[in-house]
Order: sequence, then C-alpha cells, then structure tokens
Amino acid sequence: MKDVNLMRINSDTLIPKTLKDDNAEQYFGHIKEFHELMMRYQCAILEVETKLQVLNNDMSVRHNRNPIEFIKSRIKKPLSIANKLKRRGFEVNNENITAHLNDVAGIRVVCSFIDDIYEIAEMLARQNDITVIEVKDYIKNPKETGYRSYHMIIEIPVFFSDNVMNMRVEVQIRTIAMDFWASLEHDLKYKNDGVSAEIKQELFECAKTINETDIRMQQIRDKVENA
Ligand code: 0O2
Repeated sequence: MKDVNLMRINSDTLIPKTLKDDNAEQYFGHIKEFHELMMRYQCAILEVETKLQVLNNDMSVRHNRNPIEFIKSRIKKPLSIANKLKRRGFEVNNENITAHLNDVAGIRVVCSFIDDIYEIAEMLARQNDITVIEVKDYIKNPKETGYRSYHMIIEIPVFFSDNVMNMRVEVQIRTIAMDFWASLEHDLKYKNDGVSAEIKQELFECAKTINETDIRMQQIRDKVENA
C-alpha cells in the first residue's frame, strides 16, 4: 500500500506574508471568511491540476507524448484582489470577489508545441464537470504588446465537507517560448516601473521572432511525425 501525503494547508500557506506586508487586512474585515474563500480557490486549483496531470499521463502512455512541459499555479495576492475590485468600481468584500473576479485561482500550463495548447484546451473543455465561461485566444489574436497565450475561464464543482461550490479558475495555456517571452517582459516592465516606446517595440519584435520559431518547431514536429 502506498502512503498519500496529504497537503497540510493552513492560512499561512494560503495567505502568505504579503497579507501583512501589503497591509491588506484593512480590506478584508472578516479575515476568517477571506481565508476560507482562498482555501476554496486553492482546492479548485488542486482539482484542475489533477485533471491536467491525468491528461498528460494518458497521452504519455497511450500516445507516447507529453504535451505538458510543466504547470504553475498561484492564488492572486490579497492586495491585487483588492486593487482589481477597486479599479472596477466594486467594494472590496468576499461577495464581490466571487461575483466579479475570474482570476483569483490561476493555473499556467506550459506546453511543448502550439498544437498541444489547442489539444489540452479541447480535452479540458470536453469534460462534463467543466463549464467554459470565457476563452481569449491571444495566439490567434496577440495583444498589442506581442503577448501570446490561450486563456480560459472555467468553472468546476468542488466538493467540500458540507457543500459543493462552483469555483472559477483562469487557465493560461502557452508554449515554452511564449512563457519565456511573457516572463521576461513582465519582469522588465515590473522592475523598471514601465518601459519606453522603443523598448516596447523591441519586445514586440522579440515576440514576433519567438512566434516564428514556435511555428517552425511545430512544422518540424509535423514532418517528424509524418515521416
Ligand atoms: P497576474 O499577476 O499574472 O495575475 P481581466 O483579468 O479579465 O480583468 P484582462 O486584461 O482582460 O483582464 O485579462 P487577460 O488579458 O485575459 O489576462 C490577464 C493576464 O494575462 C495577466 O494577469 C497576465 O498574467 C497575462 N497578460 C496579459 N497581457 C500580458 C502582457 O502583455 N504581458 C505579459 N507578460 N502578461 C500578460 P495580471 O492580472 O496582469 O497579473
């Protein structure tokens, strides 16, 4: 028999030090309810991560391929939650988090090839217990920054001790190359508090080059598979 290591989650794991650093406690009056809500989002992440893992295992054994390179997940920081609600003109409270924010629970799925992205997205969307709320295809329609990625907002039922809740999760699916660009671009912008138009243009050009490489890698794979 194999031991299952239960993840020991407490509020320190869920609500990191940032709660204090950001002084966000002031926004979430009922802090216990806020922790509880974050725990629910964390559980939704677990559910979706397991689904992705199952898909990858299945593809690996039956088709000898691993479409997913790696998966990252995060719960949005309390201050980011509060700021986003305020930006949109909503009062900062737990009800408005569930009613108006779709990206409190976020999962990033990094795939090898462009086709893998659409395959994973389709396999997820086909599952009976998943409802696709919204899709933004920034691969077919890149953002003006050059950002490419496939975004899905999905809803999944999570069974808790005394109730079932439909929880929303944002799933961002992208290639290693798209992820490489997005991570560096994000860091450069964040660290420098914004960048000049010239740098933006350079970043845009890099995104284009990276996309061309992604397309060539896909073509090479198609040739190898059809050889
Ligand atoms: P974080 O820390 O990643 O959560 P919405 O979220 O619906 O209010 P929007 O902008 O319509 O707003 O959502 P969208 O475009 O579907 O996705 C927003 C997320 O995509 C961002 O999350 C980033 O993770 C990523 N993203 C979008 N555009 C860019 C871009 O130009 N560069 C990079 N590096 N990432 C981008 P957050 O909330 O900004 O932050």
